[in-house]
Amino acid sequence: MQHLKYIVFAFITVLAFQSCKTDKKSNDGTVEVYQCPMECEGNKTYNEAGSCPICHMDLKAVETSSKLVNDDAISEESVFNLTSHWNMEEGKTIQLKELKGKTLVMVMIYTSCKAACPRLVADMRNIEAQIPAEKVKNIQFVMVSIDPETDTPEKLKAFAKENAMDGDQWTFLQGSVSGVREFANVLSVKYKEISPIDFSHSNIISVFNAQGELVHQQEGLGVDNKETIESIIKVTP
Ligand SMILES: [Cu+2]
Repeated sequence: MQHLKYIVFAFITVLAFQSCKTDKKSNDGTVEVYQCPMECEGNKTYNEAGSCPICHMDLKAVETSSKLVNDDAISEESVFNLTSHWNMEEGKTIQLKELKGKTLVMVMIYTSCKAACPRLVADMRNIEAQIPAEKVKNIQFVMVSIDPETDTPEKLKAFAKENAMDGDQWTFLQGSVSGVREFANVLSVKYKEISPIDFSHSNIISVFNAQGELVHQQEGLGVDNKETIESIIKVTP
């Protein structure tokens, strides 16, 4: 009887442990791995419980950031956690995580804007022009439309052409209304429709590292962009 009790207890523990493990992986970016308590093989970790091949002691469970275990994983702060879909000016549909691997310089604009956006676009071009050419290939300059109903991929493509921003380093994105709002919240960009064709909006250029983590923001129009350029150069190989 005592024996049976033990088995039931062990079974429940395993179940609890399993579900806990799954939760951890999806929620806070940590995973359980196993390590020899004597560190016979230094910091070597195993994905499953068992015993150390050297001292045969039971491996102990340790928690580690998934980022350390798996380079493909993204941190909680990454903009790549957003699952919304975006149409590129070329017509291809992507999720933001597909931009992973390059420094991202992002700004929210809309193509029919006659006031601030042309200046924000000029600021983006000015920043791009000051980055050494060998770094530019590791950077994506991304314009996200805050007016996805008007800014279709065709419109964005025409806008890119008109502004001589049709090189590979430039990307224009049309999202869904909710996807754009969610993205703006991440960037702390505020915008509001003030007439059917006009929006008031923040003027913020954001720099993300190749893992999608925000590293710098510049606010304003025609402001000194020295710090922005420095931050881009710093995180770009
Ligand atoms: Cu504008």
